[in-house]
Amino acid sequence: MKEHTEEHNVKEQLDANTRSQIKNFGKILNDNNDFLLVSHHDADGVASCAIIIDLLKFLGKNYEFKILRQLDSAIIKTISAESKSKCKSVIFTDMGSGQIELISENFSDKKIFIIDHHLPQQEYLKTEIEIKTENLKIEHVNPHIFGIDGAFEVSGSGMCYFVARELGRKNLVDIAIVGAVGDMQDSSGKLIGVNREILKDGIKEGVIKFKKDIRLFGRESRPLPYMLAYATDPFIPNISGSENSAADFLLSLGIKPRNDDGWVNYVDLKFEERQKLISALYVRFLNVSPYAAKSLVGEVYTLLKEKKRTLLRDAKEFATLLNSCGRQKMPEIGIHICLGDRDEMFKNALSVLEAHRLMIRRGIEYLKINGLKESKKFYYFDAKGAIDENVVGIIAGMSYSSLNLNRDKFIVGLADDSEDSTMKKVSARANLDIVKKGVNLGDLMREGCWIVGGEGGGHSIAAGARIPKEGVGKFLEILGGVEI
Ligand SMILES: [Mn+2]
Repeated sequence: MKEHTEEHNVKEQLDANTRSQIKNFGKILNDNNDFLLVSHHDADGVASCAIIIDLLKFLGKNYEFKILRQLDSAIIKTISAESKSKCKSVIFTDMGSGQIELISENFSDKKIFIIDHHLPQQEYLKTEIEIKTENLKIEHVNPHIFGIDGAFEVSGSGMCYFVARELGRKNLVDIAIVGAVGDMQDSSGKLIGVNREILKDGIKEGVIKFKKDIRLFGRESRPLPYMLAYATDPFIPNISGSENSAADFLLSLGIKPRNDDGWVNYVDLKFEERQKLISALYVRFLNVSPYAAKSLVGEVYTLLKEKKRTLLRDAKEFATLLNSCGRQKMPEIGIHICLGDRDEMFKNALSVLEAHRLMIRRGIEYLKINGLKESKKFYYFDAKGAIDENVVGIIAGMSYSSLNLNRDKFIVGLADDSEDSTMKKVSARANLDIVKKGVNLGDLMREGCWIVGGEGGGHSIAAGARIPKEGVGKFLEILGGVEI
């Protein structure tokens, strides 16, 4: 099993065998029709879904789609029952590799395709794209079976793009980059692995460019003081939360937050001004969180089809918008945006983003008041009903990158399941260093669920689960030995 980037040779390009297998997958896909498309509700899942919708339209196929927060046995049974007569084929994107058995038990009458990048069960790792189960054949595209680490080197939307490309469709190559960034595949400071092949395609198509620059949210679209004051990932010591402190800070550097044309955004700054701002921020971070200081600068990806100084021009901002649509239960808005709608749907998306931000701000407030608990191996909090389960992972990730925490530990956030009062949502986040030392959150989640019940999985660096409430204590024990 390939857990991280150092154990194997990281390829920046798909090899000939992988490409021909993906091509073959595409051919079989094109031989089928009447699709139900099922995808995940985060930015990568929404981007994946849009890339495949665009492909199916291009191929002249009939389709419907469904976006889910997770793929568990109950949900699989529901979709299977609903889709009985309507569709002949089902495509799972950004999910499915971890549920191959469940899928094969419930969809024996359908043609099944899976395009995912999450780690499949061991027995499906060595197979070629075609999996033969007792009931049916499944066509399965997953980087792990080609020796590529899906946690870091390619996202679900990247794999969808590779499938679309083999069928002659490169239209949404920029959306594949958005999906990768949304999936935090640039967490080392830049996109790595075959993500770079997608990047190259995007540059060749003239729709993407990249450079090294500040990685704060809002570099394209937000007035400078707001970019600084509302930075949450990471928080800026003594600036986050106050527009006035942000403005004072800028003035102290000789940077005017407004000029004759109105607000100044980061992208409006001259090179020297950018340098000045970055070094001053770096110093601020250094004392509080050296990790945040280190990650302040990295590659940023610009979508050249989008208008300058708008949210969609920056891949990270675009991804946040998609993520908020998915998590606020309006994923179809995000899909329309990926497919090119810049009118009504874009307006809707902005208000969804506002609601999402408010939810996150409240979550962060909650953590500020209630604090984190600490065990030998990890930090954790149980927000119960105070933080929505759909953003508990985001909030865990934010506090992890912002607070001055011991980087040898990971973080675990819990919240009540809004749809089932007997269940808890668990989200965990780690960092590259401890993943390299052998921490694998996806495996821990699977192990925990194996013992206390529930369903979970994910990547080595970020994973989640849904478990019975009475199993929480035991589950945390399994994660690292803790007395509650
Ligand atoms: Mn993904």
